[in-house]
Amino acid sequence: MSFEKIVRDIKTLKIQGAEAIAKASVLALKDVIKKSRAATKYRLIDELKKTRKILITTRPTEPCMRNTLKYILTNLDVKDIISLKALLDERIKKALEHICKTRQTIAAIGSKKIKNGMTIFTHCHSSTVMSILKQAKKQGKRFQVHVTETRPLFQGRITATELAKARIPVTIFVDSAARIALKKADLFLFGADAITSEGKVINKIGTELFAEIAYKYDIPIFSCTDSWKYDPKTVYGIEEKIEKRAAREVWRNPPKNITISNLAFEKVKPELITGIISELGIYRPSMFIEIIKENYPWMF
Ligand code: RUB
Repeated sequence: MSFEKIVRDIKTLKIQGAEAIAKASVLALKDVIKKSRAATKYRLIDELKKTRKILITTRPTEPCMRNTLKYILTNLDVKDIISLKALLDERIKKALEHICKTRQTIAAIGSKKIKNGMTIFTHCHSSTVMSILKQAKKQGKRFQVHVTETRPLFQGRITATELAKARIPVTIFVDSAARIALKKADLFLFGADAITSEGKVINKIGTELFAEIAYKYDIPIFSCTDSWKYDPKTVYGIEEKIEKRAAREVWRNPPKNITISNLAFEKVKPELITGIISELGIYRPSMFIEIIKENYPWMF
């Protein structure tokens, strides 16, 4: 797929979910490197810096994409353009391997939380949560899923469709019926777009509201995520931005004088989160941050 098409598809949410966005950004970078006419390493590095800027602005709340690009594009100190291309090739391969291996590890760890007879509540569409549910199904476990529609763009329907295809019983609820859906649930699993230095998890709007309800009913709450979604710049007190999307997604032709709020994400307080399930294991949010620092020093 070309760089231009990937940028368009991320902006229009044809490519959605943090992990898919990170992977697509690597493929976009690969396309730019392949088509580049740069004759020197400096020219190519310049071109890639511009590419990175464009990619990052497609979805501002996506540190997984930022970290992945940082992993590939930091410290490119080599003798010439041939060595640079070889280094980039190797980093791209490793970044894609990380995404793939992480997915399998999280599925293995997370599926242990699912027991026979359980009802799992989820919100929006997280490919990470999906991998856990599908792994549990593969292990022969019998359970059902409650999912919210996720207005305004109905990502809950993607979740429901995928689960039905995998023959996992699924019920879809309108967002405002989440309390009813949660009351009968044993576990709340959701994805993550970003994790801050205070252990807050940013995910689709509605996630904190539903976490507050789950907490009230003593339902364990887990965020399921590749740890590269940690945002290192939040260490310096820089707030992770919350993406505001177009008003027309909520109401195409509204009457005059109506303000439309279309925040795409919200932060879930660490106190509400039982644990973060990542490729590094299952940890409370405060511990998770420590473990990231130990495992990925290059992020900082
Ligand atoms: C998707 C969303 C997902 C996270 C995690 O929002 O909030 O829960 O991105 O997804 P949008 P994954 O549809 O606006 O991108 O686990 O696939 O990384």
